[in-house]
Amino acid sequence: MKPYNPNAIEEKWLKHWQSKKLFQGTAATKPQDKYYALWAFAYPSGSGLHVGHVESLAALDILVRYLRMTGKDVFFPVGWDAFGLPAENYAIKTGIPPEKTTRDAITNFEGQVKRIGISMDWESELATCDSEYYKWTQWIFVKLFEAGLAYRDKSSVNWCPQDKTVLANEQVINGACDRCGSSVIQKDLEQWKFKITKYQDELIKGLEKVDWPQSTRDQQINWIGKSEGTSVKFNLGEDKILECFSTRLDTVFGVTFLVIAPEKFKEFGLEALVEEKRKSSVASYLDAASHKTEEQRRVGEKDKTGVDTGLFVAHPITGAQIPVWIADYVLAGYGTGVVMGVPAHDPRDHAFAMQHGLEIKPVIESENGEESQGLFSDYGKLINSGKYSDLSSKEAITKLIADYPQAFAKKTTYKLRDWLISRQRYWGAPIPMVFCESCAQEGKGANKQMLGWYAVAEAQLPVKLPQVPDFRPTDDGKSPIEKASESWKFTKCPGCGGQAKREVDTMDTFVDSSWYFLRYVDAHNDREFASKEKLKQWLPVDNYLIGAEHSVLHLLYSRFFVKFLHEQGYLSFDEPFLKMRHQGMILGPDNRKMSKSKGNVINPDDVIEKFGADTLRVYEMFMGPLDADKAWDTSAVNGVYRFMNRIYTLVQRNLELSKSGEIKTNEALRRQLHKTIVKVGKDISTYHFNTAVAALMEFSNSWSEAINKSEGLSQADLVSFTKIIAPLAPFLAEELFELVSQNKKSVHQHAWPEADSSLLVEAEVEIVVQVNAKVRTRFSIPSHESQDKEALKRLATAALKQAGIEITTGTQMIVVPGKLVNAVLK
Ligand code: ANZ
Ligand code: ZN
Repeated sequence: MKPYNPNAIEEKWLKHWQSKKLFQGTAATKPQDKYYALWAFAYPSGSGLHVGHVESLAALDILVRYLRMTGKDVFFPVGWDAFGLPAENYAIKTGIPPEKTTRDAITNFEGQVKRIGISMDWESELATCDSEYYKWTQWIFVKLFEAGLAYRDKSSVNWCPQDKTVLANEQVINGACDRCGSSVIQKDLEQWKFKITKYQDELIKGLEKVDWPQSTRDQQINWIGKSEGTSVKFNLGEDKILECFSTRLDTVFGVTFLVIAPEKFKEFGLEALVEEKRKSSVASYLDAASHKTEEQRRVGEKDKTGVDTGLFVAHPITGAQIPVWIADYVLAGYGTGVVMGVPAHDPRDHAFAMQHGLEIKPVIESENGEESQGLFSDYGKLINSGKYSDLSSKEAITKLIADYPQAFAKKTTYKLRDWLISRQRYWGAPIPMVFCESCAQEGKGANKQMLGWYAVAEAQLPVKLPQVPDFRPTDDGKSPIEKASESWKFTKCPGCGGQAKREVDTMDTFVDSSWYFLRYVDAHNDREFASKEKLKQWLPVDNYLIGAEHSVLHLLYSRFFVKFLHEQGYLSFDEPFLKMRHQGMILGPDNRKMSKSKGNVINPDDVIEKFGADTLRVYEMFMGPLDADKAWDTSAVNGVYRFMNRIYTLVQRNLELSKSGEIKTNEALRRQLHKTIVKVGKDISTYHFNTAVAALMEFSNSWSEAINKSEGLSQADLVSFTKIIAPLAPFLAEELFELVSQNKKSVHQHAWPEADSSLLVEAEVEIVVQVNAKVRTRFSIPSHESQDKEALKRLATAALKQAGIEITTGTQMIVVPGKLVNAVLK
């Protein structure tokens, strides 16, 4: 008998499949049969594919191989999210250009993905750093600019004074730069933004039509943060009004102070109004606040710092004098950045008032008049509120708005902010804009709000990323591209024909990945980002498998792009991902997140070398439910390897047996096979890969028992078996199929076996139980067991006992299989 040699088998079939170009190209398809499976865009890191990639790749591959066998036209593309910081930081350290490290990493990834037998469509492969791709990223930028949705704006950004660069929020860890550790400050800089807020309501509404994990849907809704409340105006005197956003106008009589976010205090020019003796304490508080990130301010901070400005506003109803404070628990970017402090009913205001000795005035009690214990923050009944006392919270809000239209107005706010997309970084897609100083001075420009700025004409795209002598940002925080040649930087002004300067910032890599699933369907089109016909043929995506950590940003940005392109008439659909699932994390053998520093990283290449790719695939699916986090277990890998071995051996032994005569599968094994056919198919299509593997293992146990009794599977059943392991273990299945079938086509081009439905229902037979030839009782038994005399005797004894008739052991029993049992009592 030949021993199982996975590496020899797998290399043989890899070559064969490659030469046959199985699964390539976007073929024409009937709309109802199309299936677009999307693997989350991977960053080609220098350390290669990890076992987490294998998990999602294998899961989708198993699914699509199964679906192809059931007649679906599958599109399963691959590509690389290739721009980004790691390659650039590596370049700063070593001087090796990001282009080179990225291309090498992609080549490595390609080899690894192919090696595990992932049936992707390599003809659609793309990388975001290819100019044929980013030409269209730039084109979308220009379309957004033309629609007024890409604009420049001064905004407060994370700034590392050591590295002299803007950092993304994700690059700021506990207020420090993740590269050099120095403390990050907030700086006001002009940046490019996309107006995602235009679609905030649609982005909430669209979630109703997608099949996504509920928690992800919730996270998107929270991120957008729609909140309905009231705008409340407080008069500061001298025509200055401070406007608050509140969801609880019913508490307006409980306002004992006003709080302004530090940035807003500056923005409103209120520093000038502060009296001399308070100026230095106010200034030092404002400075300290600029060193904190918004994240630090938003969460975790128990300490509610603040400073009294000495200013007062008038209460809109009572006219009482209310002190104005500055405190950084109020966020500049939410609502109006000004909050009416109601310490009796808002926990944050309560903490603030306690810390600074401010008055606390209860104005709401529960509907049934019970004294509230401590802070009462729910709706209830108004107290201490003049003529509004005794009204319910809801009634009071309506009445207050009606009574004081100058002070109160209904208002809806959102947490979502426009997307800041410019980066002072090298390794990204250049922003395709130019600026002309003289046009700006003459009041000219493509957009009246942005004098001097012009988009690069479509015919001149792509704006290629230039060569630069060094990848570090310059001292004044400019992009390294500032150091590109003069001939790259300066170009003809589209407005006046004079000299214009190119934008040297690049786009956030999230821009690149917001539309890759559209490009896949027509990856090499040089006239459009994708043809209408191909888009219509394949999109939207039928199934997106992506890690749960991407629940907000990437998915929200992609949905925004699709909504925009839909509105512009380029797409016929407005939600990109109909169905989405998250895979869980694969943890190290020590149950912790794998990381080099913990020394618990499992390298898939090592597993393949030892056990082959089929074992790696099947093991990762067998680890547990796809969406659960699972720890690696080396002994369980061995177990799966033994399972592969066993299948290989069983097929050979079965073939050996059939040499001495045609085999007919026994009834019980046949039933189990057909049930397994159904179960494996159903489990794969519902992402229950672990139970599909378990069912195959159970079947192989029964089969092995049969072989030991010199029984086995018929030729046809043997073929069926190799087909149902094909999605999970594609190499082994192909090898076995070659052994058991005369058909020369790949097992992967065959249909999923049809289960014999008569074998799936357990027909039952009724057995009559007699005592001395007189009918006493009856029982039922699955028909395939109804021929088993010993079982019938046992069951008849039990049935009689239930009917109150005990029979001693040794009683003679006459059995007519499938019909009756007669106990003969002396
Ligand atoms: C008075 C009040 C009394 C409030 C009360 C709440 C409870 P959501 O639901 O998240 O929209 N707020 C408004 N702008 C803020 C800002 N920039 N930073 C921090 N807090 C801010 O929250 C709205 C509530 O959050 C508003 O209603 C306001 O406090 C506060 F018993 O006004 B409320
Ligand atoms: Zn000009």
